Amino acid sequence: MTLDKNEKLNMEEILKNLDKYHPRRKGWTDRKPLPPGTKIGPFEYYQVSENLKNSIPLPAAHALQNIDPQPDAVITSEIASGRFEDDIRRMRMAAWHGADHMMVIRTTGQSHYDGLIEGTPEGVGGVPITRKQVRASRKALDMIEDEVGRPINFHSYVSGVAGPEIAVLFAEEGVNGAHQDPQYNVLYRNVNMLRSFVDAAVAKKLMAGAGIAQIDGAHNANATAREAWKVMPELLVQHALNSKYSELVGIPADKIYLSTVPPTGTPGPVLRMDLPYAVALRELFKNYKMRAQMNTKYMESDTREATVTHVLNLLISRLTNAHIQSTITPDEGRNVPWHYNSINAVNTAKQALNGMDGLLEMVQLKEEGMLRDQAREIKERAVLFLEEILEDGGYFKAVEDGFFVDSGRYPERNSDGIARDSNGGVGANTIMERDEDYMAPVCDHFGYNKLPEGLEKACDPIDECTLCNPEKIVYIDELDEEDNANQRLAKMQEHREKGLIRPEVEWYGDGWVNTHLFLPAEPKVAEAAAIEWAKKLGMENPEVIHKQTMHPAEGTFIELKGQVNIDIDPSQIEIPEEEELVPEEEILQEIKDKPMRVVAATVGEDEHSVGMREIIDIKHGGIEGFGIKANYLGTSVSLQKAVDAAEEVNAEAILISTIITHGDIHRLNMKKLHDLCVERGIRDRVILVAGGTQVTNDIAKDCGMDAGFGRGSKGHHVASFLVKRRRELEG
Ligand code: Z97
Repeated sequence: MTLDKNEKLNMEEILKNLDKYHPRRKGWTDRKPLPPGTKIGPFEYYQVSENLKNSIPLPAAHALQNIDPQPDAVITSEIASGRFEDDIRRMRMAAWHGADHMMVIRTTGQSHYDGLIEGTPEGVGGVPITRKQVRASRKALDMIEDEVGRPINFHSYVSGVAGPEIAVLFAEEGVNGAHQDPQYNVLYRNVNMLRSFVDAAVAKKLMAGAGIAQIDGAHNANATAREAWKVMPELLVQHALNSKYSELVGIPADKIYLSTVPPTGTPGPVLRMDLPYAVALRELFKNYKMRAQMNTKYMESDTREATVTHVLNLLISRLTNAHIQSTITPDEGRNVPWHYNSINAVNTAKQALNGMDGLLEMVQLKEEGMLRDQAREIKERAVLFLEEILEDGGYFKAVEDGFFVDSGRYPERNSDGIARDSNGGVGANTIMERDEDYMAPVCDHFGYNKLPEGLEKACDPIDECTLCNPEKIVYIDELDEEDNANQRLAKMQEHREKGLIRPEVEWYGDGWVNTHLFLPAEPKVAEAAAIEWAKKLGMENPEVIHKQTMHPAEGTFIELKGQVNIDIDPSQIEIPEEEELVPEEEILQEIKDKPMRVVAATVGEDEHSVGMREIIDIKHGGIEGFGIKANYLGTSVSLQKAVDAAEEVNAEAILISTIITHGDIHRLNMKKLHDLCVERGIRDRVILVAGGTQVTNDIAKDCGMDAGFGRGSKGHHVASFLVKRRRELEG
């Protein structure tokens, strides 16, 4: 099944025969870098990877030959709608903007589940991971990666006491990346620490077998500690514990990604603190790879502020390095992530990385001074931390003693760390030693296994395991008869078939809209007024999701969301045809080959000059910029004079501006111009164009002009028309 870029994804098609689907490859894929100095459009690049077959470039690219350079780092989109049928649509959008790592977050802590719930879509508290979601997503991603022409990595989390089962599921279903870090379970989910580390070994071994890239959980300490910038030494310790443990279990170093976060946020002096940290990290862990995530700890509801934080984080990535650049939605602090905000974050990463391409070809991090001193100090503090763990009696004892997520700057302590009991937590006292004759005839198995001698494959005694033969996997469809993807799709089926349009941010047709308001009132009053205003507009469930004081008395900026369950039927509305413009380059060439001269004037008793001058002026993208010579005659010019001038300079077109409209003078001017040209016998060789705020193309043509240009018209529109019309006249 291939995707047609003009068609929506067909979810029914993806769900069909899902029990027969198996992944076509396993393991993580990095981007393919292009050599330094690679030319893309008019520029040379030093840190880019292969172009995409289909993509949507950044907005300004239209003036830059529509190039869409793909940075060297994999770009992540975090997707978390809780409905895989909607997640998949968003994955397609994200892929078109340059994301090749789809990180699907469950809407409930998987670590709160004691087992793998293969067939349940949505329960109390959210969605755990299921085979159906994973399989449908991977199947859709196969098609999406063919569409954009680049492998796409699918990612989720291996956590909780069901971690090993999840790792089996992921290995079977071709999941390409996963968070796995036993420290996460211990510290944040109170899973028993011994059990967590045993399970982690089993899970990591399975991940290694399937080539799954592993991301650790150190960044969670940063997000949790009260004063996040103080936990830098601990972050290094957490990275060290998980990566070394993973390597000992068998994950190759190049599949181990440290989950790094620049720990500070503005208005702090972030670069001065985050850069030494990043340098220390890269130096200590040079054998591993870096997955840079943006700082969410200090993310409020202001998307502008969050975007600046993100860009400062991206600068750290460029000054050090990041193999994976993660992105979170800039509205994380106020909403569930929304489609367009996810895409915005992907574009922020793409834009900033493109913009800082080759930065280190020009600047160098200083070898002495503040940067070096601080990097060294962070490393020293981390080493002291490790030494104290040993002195205290080892890792488990240290966790019991609350060493971790303490908001003191080590070796200072605030005594607010997370302490866990080694005999307590979920799954305590569930570890058993394996019997001497323990045998598990499966591949990628961790630890002691008494297999018969001389086997070629561990699973020979059972005639292949599910990792070797996917046909052996038992597929369970969703069990909930009410709340499942088929039901949800069926509910909106008619809506989709009729092509009705309702706004959405997360789920198909969820009806949410966002409105920006400035209200001249103090914040409390403004918020209450905004809600009233939303109700009058007919919005349901209105909520102020962001408010910012512009001045305590003068007013407040508000972002307001609400639901409008109004459908628009596109077959019932008139959709104006879009005039296709002659591309700028083509106009330039054509005018160069065959020059064009026009006369231009504001006519009648009309002193407005701005509109016409903006259409002419090179600075404003006017027709001069395309090489068209314009004789500007000024304002309040008589039509007679305009026609005289055209004859005198042999102009191919007359451009008139007519703003004043009382007594329909704009119509009269246009008609008169046409008549005059007919009288003089030049109408068939001179192009007549009128512009003005009340002029439309229809009105102008009605009055004998060749075209009319109203509000919002630009030089490119006029130049394109002039070129097209001249071609017609010349036959
Ligand atoms: C990120 N924004 O990109 P459960 N294991 C680890 C984790 O970090 C997480 C889970 C498991 C973040 C993602 C927070 N991280 C969100 C190391 C979650 C999730 O679903 O609670 O069982 O586990 O890293």
